[in-house]
Amino acid sequence: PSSEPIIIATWKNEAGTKAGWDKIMQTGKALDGVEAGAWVPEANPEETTVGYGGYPDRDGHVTLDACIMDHLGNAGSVTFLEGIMHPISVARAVMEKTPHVMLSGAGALQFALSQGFKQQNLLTEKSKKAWEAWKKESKYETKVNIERHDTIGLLALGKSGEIAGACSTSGMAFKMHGRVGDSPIIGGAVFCDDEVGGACATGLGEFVMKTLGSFLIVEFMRQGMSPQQACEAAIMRIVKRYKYQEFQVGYLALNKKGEYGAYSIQKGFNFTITKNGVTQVIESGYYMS
Ligand code: SD4
Repeated sequence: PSSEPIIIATWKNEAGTKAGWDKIMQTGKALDGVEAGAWVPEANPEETTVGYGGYPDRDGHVTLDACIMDHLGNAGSVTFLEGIMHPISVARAVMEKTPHVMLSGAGALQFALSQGFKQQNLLTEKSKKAWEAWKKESKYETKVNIERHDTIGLLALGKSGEIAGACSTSGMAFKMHGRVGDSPIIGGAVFCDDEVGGACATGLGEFVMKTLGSFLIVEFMRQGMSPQQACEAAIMRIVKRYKYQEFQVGYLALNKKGEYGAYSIQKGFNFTITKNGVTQVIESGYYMS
């Protein structure tokens, strides 16, 4: 396997992959890289689908989902977490400091506070205004690509060629209170296996969950598919069974050789890669013509 570090992320996330790359250069570790990459949109109030400034649910609560996985098969996740700026780091703490994989809601918050995370209001004036505007009609839309969908999913290879993956989101804008998507689901939004590589997902989480997309992609790669072929096969799995015309799902995959692939149902998905210190945004191929 290649030991050239690389980090890739869903959507246009140059600042995120650059921060992740710098971190890998410092510590050598893919896990540190994906965590540092997620921090950037989590703290950015202009980013309306992740962390601070994320659009709230229909009742006005910003609720966060995140997960992280390392090359040893360790995994941690938080769901339905409120009031914490960096849910990815709480997910990492679940992985490293508890015997569990997933903590949810009030319990996840209690754990975060016990670990020294600070509670704060993540609803900005801007996201509150967007919610108030939405409330006038309260149209419950699950269609994706209507608003920008910028959940960050990340995959990286560290200096010893080890794989890690992460995902962080505030989920679907104006979702039902209590709704949890794919982003904290190990095997859904993120999966990695150091024998093969990793995969991550964005888009309408319900369909990623119903097909366990990231797990599926890693298994396809294990059977010999390239990252690109595996992403396409996982999108086909959705397209065959569901009314795919009405929503978006995008997948990214990275294998241990540093080869990557991306595919989505609809036009408009892109991803960011940093390799050799150089950052590029690349448009993904897509199914619907
Ligand atoms: C979710 N998959 O909660 C997330 C949303 C997303 O870009 O990817 N947005 O369903």
